[in-house]
Amino acid sequence: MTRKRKIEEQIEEESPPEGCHHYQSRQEVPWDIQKYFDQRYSVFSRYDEGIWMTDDSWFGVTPEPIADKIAEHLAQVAPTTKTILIDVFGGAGGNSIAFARSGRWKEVHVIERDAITLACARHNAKVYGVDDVITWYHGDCFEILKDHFTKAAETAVVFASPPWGGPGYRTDQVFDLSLMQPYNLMDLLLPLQTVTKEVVLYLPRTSDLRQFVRFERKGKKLPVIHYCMEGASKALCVYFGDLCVNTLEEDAVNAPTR
Ligand code: MGP
Repeated sequence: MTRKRKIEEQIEEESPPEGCHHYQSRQEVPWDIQKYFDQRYSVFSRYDEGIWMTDDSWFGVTPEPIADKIAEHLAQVAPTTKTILIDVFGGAGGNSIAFARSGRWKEVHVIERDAITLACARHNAKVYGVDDVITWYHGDCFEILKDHFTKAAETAVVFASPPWGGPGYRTDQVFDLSLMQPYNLMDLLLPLQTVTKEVVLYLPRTSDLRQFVRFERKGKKLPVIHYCMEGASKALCVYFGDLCVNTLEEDAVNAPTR
Protein backbone atom coordinates (compact mmCIF):
# COMPACT_ATOMS: atom_id res chain seq x y z
CA MET A 1 0.00 0.00 0.00
CA THR A 2 1.36 3.46 -0.89
CA ARG A 3 2.03 5.96 1.90
CA LYS A 4 -0.57 8.31 0.40
CA ARG A 5 -3.27 5.62 0.40
CA LYS A 6 -2.36 4.66 3.97
CA ILE A 7 -2.81 8.27 5.13
CA GLU A 8 -6.12 8.53 3.25
CA GLU A 9 -7.35 5.43 5.05
CA GLN A 10 -6.21 6.78 8.41
CA ILE A 11 -8.10 10.02 7.74
CA GLU A 12 -11.28 8.12 6.85
CA GLU A 13 -11.00 5.97 9.98
CA GLU A 14 -10.32 8.80 12.44
CA SER A 15 -13.43 10.04 14.19
CA PRO A 16 -13.57 13.66 15.34
CA PRO A 17 -13.34 14.34 19.10
CA GLU A 18 -16.34 15.98 20.74
CA GLY A 19 -16.69 19.55 19.50
CA CYS A 20 -15.07 18.84 16.10
CA HIS A 21 -17.37 18.26 13.16
CA HIS A 22 -17.27 17.34 9.54
CA TYR A 23 -20.68 18.67 8.54
CA GLN A 24 -22.00 17.13 5.37
CA SER A 25 -25.24 19.01 4.87
CA ARG A 26 -26.60 22.45 5.73
CA GLN A 27 -29.30 20.91 7.94
CA GLU A 28 -26.68 19.70 10.42
CA VAL A 29 -25.10 23.14 10.76
CA PRO A 30 -26.05 25.68 13.48
CA TRP A 31 -27.88 28.61 11.84
CA ASP A 32 -25.22 31.22 12.65
CA ILE A 33 -22.52 29.38 10.71
CA GLN A 34 -24.60 28.21 7.75
CA LYS A 35 -23.27 31.12 5.67
CA TYR A 36 -19.73 29.84 6.26
CA PHE A 37 -20.70 26.26 5.51
CA ASP A 38 -22.03 27.47 2.13
CA GLN A 39 -18.53 28.82 1.43
CA ARG A 40 -16.78 25.65 2.62
CA TYR A 41 -14.95 24.95 -0.65
CA SER A 42 -13.49 28.46 -0.61
CA VAL A 43 -12.35 27.82 2.93
CA PHE A 44 -10.87 24.39 2.23
CA SER A 45 -10.99 23.18 -1.38
CA ARG A 46 -10.55 19.62 -0.03
CA TYR A 47 -13.43 19.98 2.41
CA ASP A 48 -15.08 16.76 1.23
CA GLU A 49 -11.97 14.74 2.03
CA GLY A 50 -12.88 15.02 5.70
CA ILE A 51 -12.04 18.52 6.97
CA TRP A 52 -12.86 19.00 10.66
CA MET A 53 -14.00 22.29 12.19
CA THR A 54 -15.20 23.49 15.58
CA ASP A 55 -18.25 25.74 15.33
CA ASP A 56 -16.18 28.74 16.48
CA SER A 57 -13.37 28.23 14.03
CA TRP A 58 -15.63 28.86 11.01
CA PHE A 59 -15.72 32.60 11.82
CA GLY A 60 -11.98 33.10 11.84
CA VAL A 61 -10.49 30.62 9.39
CA THR A 62 -8.62 32.15 6.46
CA PRO A 63 -10.05 31.03 3.11
CA GLU A 64 -7.60 28.85 1.19
CA PRO A 65 -6.95 31.19 -1.79
CA ILE A 66 -6.12 33.99 0.63
CA ALA A 67 -4.00 31.76 2.86
CA ASP A 68 -2.11 30.58 -0.24
CA LYS A 69 -1.58 34.13 -1.43
CA ILE A 70 -0.30 35.29 1.96
CA ALA A 71 2.03 32.27 2.08
CA GLU A 72 3.28 33.12 -1.42
CA HIS A 73 3.84 36.76 -0.47
CA LEU A 74 5.63 35.92 2.75
CA ALA A 75 7.84 33.42 0.95
CA GLN A 76 8.91 36.19 -1.41
CA VAL A 77 9.35 39.07 0.99
CA ALA A 78 11.20 37.34 3.84
CA PRO A 79 15.00 37.54 3.63
CA THR A 80 16.72 34.20 3.01
CA THR A 81 18.14 34.26 6.57
CA LYS A 82 14.58 33.72 7.78
CA THR A 83 13.91 30.00 7.76
CA ILE A 84 11.39 29.54 10.57
CA LEU A 85 7.73 30.44 10.39
CA ILE A 86 5.74 30.68 13.63
CA ASP A 87 1.95 30.82 13.28
CA VAL A 88 0.84 31.88 16.75
CA PHE A 89 -2.94 31.51 16.38
CA GLY A 90 -3.23 28.29 14.42
CA GLY A 91 -7.02 27.94 14.51
CA ALA A 92 -8.33 25.19 12.25
CA GLY A 93 -5.15 25.31 10.19
CA GLY A 94 -6.00 27.52 7.19
CA ASN A 95 -2.80 29.59 7.23
CA SER A 96 -0.57 26.91 8.76
CA ILE A 97 -1.35 24.45 5.99
CA ALA A 98 -0.60 27.09 3.34
CA PHE A 99 2.74 27.97 4.97
CA ALA A 100 3.71 24.31 5.17
CA ARG A 101 2.64 23.66 1.57
CA SER A 102 4.65 26.61 0.28
CA GLY A 103 7.83 24.63 0.96
CA ARG A 104 9.63 27.90 1.74
CA TRP A 105 10.29 27.24 5.43
CA LYS A 106 12.77 24.86 7.07
CA GLU A 107 10.49 24.80 10.10
CA VAL A 108 6.82 25.66 10.53
CA HIS A 109 5.68 26.00 14.15
CA VAL A 110 1.99 26.29 14.96
CA ILE A 111 0.50 27.28 18.32
CA GLU A 112 -3.14 26.89 19.33
CA ARG A 113 -4.66 27.42 22.76
CA ASP A 114 -7.76 25.28 22.35
CA ALA A 115 -7.09 21.54 22.31
CA ILE A 116 -10.13 20.68 20.16
CA THR A 117 -9.30 23.35 17.58
CA LEU A 118 -5.72 22.06 17.55
CA ALA A 119 -7.01 18.54 16.88
CA CYS A 120 -8.94 19.95 13.90
CA ALA A 121 -5.85 21.74 12.59
CA ARG A 122 -3.67 18.63 12.86
CA HIS A 123 -6.28 16.51 11.16
CA ASN A 124 -6.78 19.09 8.40
CA ALA A 125 -3.03 19.26 7.86
CA LYS A 126 -3.11 15.49 7.41
CA VAL A 127 -5.78 15.88 4.72
CA TYR A 128 -3.38 18.23 2.92
CA GLY A 129 -0.40 15.93 3.54
CA VAL A 130 1.59 18.37 5.69
CA ASP A 131 0.89 17.26 9.28
CA ASP A 132 4.41 15.97 9.77
CA VAL A 133 6.01 19.10 8.29
CA ILE A 134 4.58 21.15 11.17
CA THR A 135 5.65 21.27 14.84
CA TRP A 136 2.49 21.68 16.91
CA TYR A 137 2.13 23.37 20.31
CA HIS A 138 -0.88 23.36 22.58
CA GLY A 139 -1.05 26.36 24.88
CA ASP A 140 -0.88 30.10 25.27
CA CYS A 141 1.19 31.57 22.46
CA PHE A 142 2.86 34.21 24.61
CA GLU A 143 4.08 31.56 27.06
CA ILE A 144 5.22 29.24 24.30
CA LEU A 145 7.09 32.04 22.54
CA LYS A 146 8.89 32.81 25.80
CA ASP A 147 9.72 29.15 26.40
CA HIS A 148 10.88 28.20 22.90
CA PHE A 149 11.67 31.20 20.72
CA THR A 150 13.70 33.75 22.66
CA LYS A 151 16.65 33.27 20.31
CA ALA A 152 14.68 33.36 17.08
CA ALA A 153 15.09 37.07 16.24
CA GLU A 154 17.36 36.48 13.23
CA THR A 155 15.73 33.34 11.87
CA ALA A 156 11.98 33.57 12.48
CA VAL A 157 8.99 35.38 11.07
CA VAL A 158 5.88 35.50 13.25
CA PHE A 159 2.45 35.36 11.64
CA ALA A 160 -0.60 36.19 13.77
CA SER A 161 -4.23 35.85 12.80
CA PRO A 162 -5.75 36.65 16.18
CA PRO A 163 -9.36 36.52 17.29
CA TRP A 164 -11.06 39.80 16.43
CA GLY A 165 -13.80 39.48 19.02
CA GLY A 166 -16.24 37.65 16.72
CA PRO A 167 -18.07 38.72 13.57
CA GLY A 168 -19.38 41.86 15.34
CA TYR A 169 -16.34 43.76 14.00
CA ARG A 170 -18.38 44.32 10.85
CA THR A 171 -20.70 46.83 12.53
CA ASP A 172 -17.87 49.38 12.93
CA GLN A 173 -17.02 51.53 9.93
CA VAL A 174 -13.49 51.86 11.26
CA PHE A 175 -12.36 49.09 13.59
CA ASP A 176 -10.65 50.36 16.73
CA LEU A 177 -7.79 47.92 17.34
CA SER A 178 -7.36 49.16 20.90
CA LEU A 179 -10.72 47.53 21.66
CA MET A 180 -10.04 44.20 19.95
CA GLN A 181 -10.81 41.22 22.23
CA PRO A 182 -9.30 39.31 23.91
CA TYR A 183 -5.98 40.91 22.83
CA ASN A 184 -5.83 44.50 21.65
CA LEU A 185 -3.17 45.68 19.22
CA MET A 186 -0.73 46.64 21.94
CA ASP A 187 -1.17 43.41 24.00
CA LEU A 188 -0.60 41.46 20.85
CA LEU A 189 2.13 43.21 18.97
CA LEU A 190 4.58 44.15 21.73
CA PRO A 191 5.24 40.55 22.89
CA LEU A 192 5.45 39.34 19.28
CA GLN A 193 7.99 42.04 18.46
CA THR A 194 10.18 40.86 21.33
CA VAL A 195 10.61 37.58 19.42
CA THR A 196 11.47 39.24 16.11
CA LYS A 197 10.68 42.51 14.39
CA GLU A 198 9.43 40.60 11.35
CA VAL A 199 5.78 40.17 12.29
CA VAL A 200 2.76 39.88 10.01
CA LEU A 201 -0.71 40.58 11.41
CA TYR A 202 -3.96 39.46 9.76
CA LEU A 203 -6.65 41.95 10.78
CA PRO A 204 -10.09 43.31 9.89
CA ARG A 205 -10.32 45.06 6.52
CA THR A 206 -11.68 48.13 8.33
CA SER A 207 -8.79 48.37 10.83
CA ASP A 208 -7.78 51.90 11.82
CA LEU A 209 -4.43 52.11 10.03
CA ARG A 210 -3.32 55.14 12.05
CA GLN A 211 -2.98 52.87 15.08
CA PHE A 212 -0.05 50.95 13.58
CA VAL A 213 2.27 53.90 13.24
CA ARG A 214 3.78 53.85 16.72
CA PHE A 215 4.85 50.22 16.33
CA GLU A 216 7.33 50.87 13.52
CA ARG A 217 10.60 52.79 13.33
CA LYS A 218 10.24 56.49 12.61
CA GLY A 219 10.23 57.22 8.88
CA LYS A 220 9.82 53.60 7.82
CA LYS A 221 6.94 52.81 5.48
CA LEU A 222 4.53 50.22 6.83
CA PRO A 223 3.11 48.02 4.07
CA VAL A 224 -0.51 46.95 4.30
CA ILE A 225 -2.05 44.54 1.79
CA HIS A 226 -5.76 43.91 1.39
CA TYR A 227 -6.57 40.34 0.45
CA CYS A 228 -9.64 40.13 -1.76
CA MET A 229 -12.01 37.52 -3.08
CA GLU A 230 -14.56 38.21 -5.78
CA GLY A 231 -13.67 41.90 -5.82
CA ALA A 232 -14.07 42.56 -2.10
CA SER A 233 -11.53 42.76 0.69
CA LYS A 234 -11.81 39.96 3.24
CA ALA A 235 -9.03 41.16 5.52
CA LEU A 236 -5.69 42.93 5.48
CA CYS A 237 -2.16 42.04 6.47
CA VAL A 238 0.29 44.48 8.01
CA TYR A 239 3.95 43.65 7.39
CA PHE A 240 6.21 44.85 10.23
CA GLY A 241 10.00 44.75 10.16
CA ASP A 242 12.34 44.24 7.22
CA LEU A 243 10.15 42.40 4.74
CA CYS A 244 10.59 43.49 1.13
CA VAL A 245 6.93 44.00 0.36
CA ASN A 246 7.69 46.65 -2.29
CA THR A 247 9.10 43.89 -4.52
CA LEU A 248 5.71 42.20 -4.86
CA GLU A 249 3.77 42.67 -8.03
CA GLU A 250 0.13 43.67 -7.86
CA ASP A 251 -2.22 40.76 -8.23
CA ALA A 252 -5.63 39.57 -7.23
CA VAL A 253 -6.80 36.65 -5.18
CA ASN A 254 -9.58 34.76 -6.86
CA ALA A 255 -11.90 32.35 -5.15
CA PRO A 256 -11.99 28.91 -6.71
CA THR A 257 -15.26 27.98 -8.34
CA ARG A 258 -16.83 24.61 -7.96
P1 MGP B 1 -16.55 37.84 7.60
O1 MGP B 1 -16.38 38.79 8.69
O2 MGP B 1 -17.47 36.75 7.86
O3 MGP B 1 -16.95 38.70 6.36
O4 MGP B 1 -15.16 37.24 7.22
P2 MGP B 1 -17.43 38.28 4.91
O5 MGP B 1 -17.31 36.82 4.66
O6 MGP B 1 -16.68 39.17 4.01
O7 MGP B 1 -18.93 38.56 5.07
P3 MGP B 1 -19.84 39.70 4.54
O8 MGP B 1 -21.19 39.22 4.98
O9 MGP B 1 -19.40 40.96 5.19
O10 MGP B 1 -19.65 39.69 3.06
C1 MGP B 1 -14.17 37.83 6.41
C2 MGP B 1 -12.86 37.16 6.71
O11 MGP B 1 -12.41 37.66 7.93
C3 MGP B 1 -12.95 35.65 6.95
O12 MGP B 1 -12.73 34.99 5.76
C4 MGP B 1 -11.86 35.38 7.95
O13 MGP B 1 -10.66 35.10 7.27
C5 MGP B 1 -11.69 36.70 8.64
N1 MGP B 1 -12.15 36.71 10.02
C6 MGP B 1 -13.38 36.98 10.48
N2 MGP B 1 -13.35 36.98 11.82
C7 MGP B 1 -14.47 37.25 12.69
C8 MGP B 1 -12.07 36.72 12.23
C9 MGP B 1 -11.44 36.62 13.50
O14 MGP B 1 -12.01 36.76 14.57
N3 MGP B 1 -10.11 36.39 13.47
C10 MGP B 1 -9.42 36.22 12.30
N4 MGP B 1 -8.13 35.98 12.35
N5 MGP B 1 -10.01 36.29 11.10
C11 MGP B 1 -11.32 36.55 11.06
